[in-house]
Amino acid sequence: MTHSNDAVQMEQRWTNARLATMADDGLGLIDNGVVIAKAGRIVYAGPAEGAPPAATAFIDCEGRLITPGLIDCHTHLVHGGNRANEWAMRLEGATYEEIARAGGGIVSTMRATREASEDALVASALPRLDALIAEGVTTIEIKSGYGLSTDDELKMLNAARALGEHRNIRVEPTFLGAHALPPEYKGDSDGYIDLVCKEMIPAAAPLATAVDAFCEGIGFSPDQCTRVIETAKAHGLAVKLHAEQLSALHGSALAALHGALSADHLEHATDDDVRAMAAAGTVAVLLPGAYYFMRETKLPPVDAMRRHGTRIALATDNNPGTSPTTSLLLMLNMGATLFGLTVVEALRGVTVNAAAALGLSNEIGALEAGKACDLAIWNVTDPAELVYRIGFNPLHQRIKDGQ
Ligand code: DI6
Ligand code: FE
Repeated sequence: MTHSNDAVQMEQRWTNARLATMADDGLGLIDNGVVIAKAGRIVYAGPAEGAPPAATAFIDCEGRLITPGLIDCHTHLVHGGNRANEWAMRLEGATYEEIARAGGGIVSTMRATREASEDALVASALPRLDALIAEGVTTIEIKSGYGLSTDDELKMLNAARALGEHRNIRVEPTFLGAHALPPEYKGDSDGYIDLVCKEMIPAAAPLATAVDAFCEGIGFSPDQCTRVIETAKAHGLAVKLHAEQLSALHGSALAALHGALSADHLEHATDDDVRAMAAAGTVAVLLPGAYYFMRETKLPPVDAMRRHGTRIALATDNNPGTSPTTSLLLMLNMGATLFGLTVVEALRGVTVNAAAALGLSNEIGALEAGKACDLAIWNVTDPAELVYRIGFNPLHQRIKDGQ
């Protein structure tokens, strides 16, 4: 008796909602839908007619749209300082490359990150995290990659994990030691990759769920990234790759070959690259904020992705150099306006496909029995409104694990 009373009390029920479940291929829209959760997990998401009878009080959503809690599957949210000054220089005519050569760029953020304590990194990231949370984000991936020494990379990963304790959000930390060459290894990028593989990955393995690398002319070569990927896999970590952002090194095909969760950016990806990704189930994470802020003109091959059935996700890429945005809703709009994504593609990109990009398809990203009860309840009824508006946040309520 006590037991069943407990069970009754634990049930939560949201009724009179329009659900975008993300089940199957589309938005999975259900009018007059109900979500029932117990102990933080969805036990029912579907039409009111099919729902088990209410055992206890419920929340009337008054017709509002419920989507899965949003997932930002690619961020560099933890970093020291910002680069507003460099951006001002760019507006005066300097290029990203000129600024980088003059000691700015990633290395200036590295310096600020090395100087910051773990607590200071957490404190500076919290307002950015809160901005995402205010838009209904319930899971965020956070990369290291501005420490570029073993201790500073571990400090970043610990800061990322601490953020998940300061707020009711799931944090997935990714180790990105192979993001840039630290000045002390100038001219010896293979030596730095040795450090990444022999010292950093073993030390980071208990703190991170995945390993990422910047496969790029100004980053690391496909051969160097292969070493990083193989080491990561030997430590039981998932892999992903920054690929084809500025040039076509076919890092995305390399990622697919190694069964990576995702390859990210992809403006310069070829038809063969995205076909390989589709075959391997590697998610294409598109980052319209970086495309926009860098005034890129080469578009990612979205049509080829559609043709081959490559899953597409969208993320902020929040970072101080190329994508200083903390709005995933804005990425929905930019994914549509800049990259030509449909409403269905954009919304699946920040839910079910973003979950896949994190290897969490069984856990989050859809309104389905068995998944975490992560909900975003919106003051809209038409899902297109979430993609349509620019700089407007219609979130009514955010629920993480039923809370
Ligand atoms: N690609 C990017 O756009 C950022 N990192 C990466 O691998 C750039 C990061 C920065 O400029 O600080
Ligand atoms: Fe990035």
